[in-house]
Amino acid sequence: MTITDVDSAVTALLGAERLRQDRDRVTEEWDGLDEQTAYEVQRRLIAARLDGGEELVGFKLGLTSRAKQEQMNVDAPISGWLTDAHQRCNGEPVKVAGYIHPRIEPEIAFILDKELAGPGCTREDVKNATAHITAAFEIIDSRYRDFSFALPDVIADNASSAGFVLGSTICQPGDFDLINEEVTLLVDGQEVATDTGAAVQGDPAQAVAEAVNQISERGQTVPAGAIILTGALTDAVFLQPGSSFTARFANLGEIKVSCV
Ligand code: 0L1
Ligand code: MG
Repeated sequence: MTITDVDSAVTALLGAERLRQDRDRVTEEWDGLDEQTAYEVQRRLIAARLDGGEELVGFKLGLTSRAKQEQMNVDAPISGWLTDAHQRCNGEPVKVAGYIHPRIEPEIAFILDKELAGPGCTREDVKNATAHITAAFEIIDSRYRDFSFALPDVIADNASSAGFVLGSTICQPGDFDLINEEVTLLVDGQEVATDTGAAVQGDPAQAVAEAVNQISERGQTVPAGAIILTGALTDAVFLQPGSSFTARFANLGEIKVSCV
């Protein structure tokens, strides 16, 4: 199908996810797609999922590492939305064939007990609105061939959101220094990467505040009760059937995902 407008972009992206079939970037066909219109595609894509019976449960930040931002020539994170269909139970095996080319990345999640709204949201506001913090794994699965996209494409594609798992260790904001919280990513028990919370724009709480201010320009807020995935602490790795993926945090405990 040819993509020329918001409706056709939403249909194409939802279809690619449902059929687990990668596709060309939207901008290949819709040359004039800009960031603002891409967020409208994203908004309508989420609205279609909610119309289909899914429930909004969270908000996510993407492109939060300086390296990824330089690669995409941006200086701020992008964002997307999470529904209950994205959530996997801790310990539940993940079926790789249920996705196109899934990758996994360790993150720090904030669970809100108050709404977050901009403009003027600060890192202190984020901490004050947070009921607790936990470890998370995000599964990303770009609907674009070879994860190849321009910025408007990945915004329209809901920042590659595909799934997430929350850990079971609960901490309070202020229990420890999130910026220096260390994580080690292991694949089949072998360490493949290690980094700290500083990988998320220097400070995960500050990154959330910036994203909240960004969405306020579109009249959006993050509701009380939402789960916020604050961004990857290490590079994402591809999921493989038969492999296990562990995120071992210094204070936030461990999450393990086994793939079938
Ligand atoms: O969660 C993320 O940082 C992913 C954002 C989109 C970029 C990608 O798919 O690699
Ligand atoms: Mg992520």
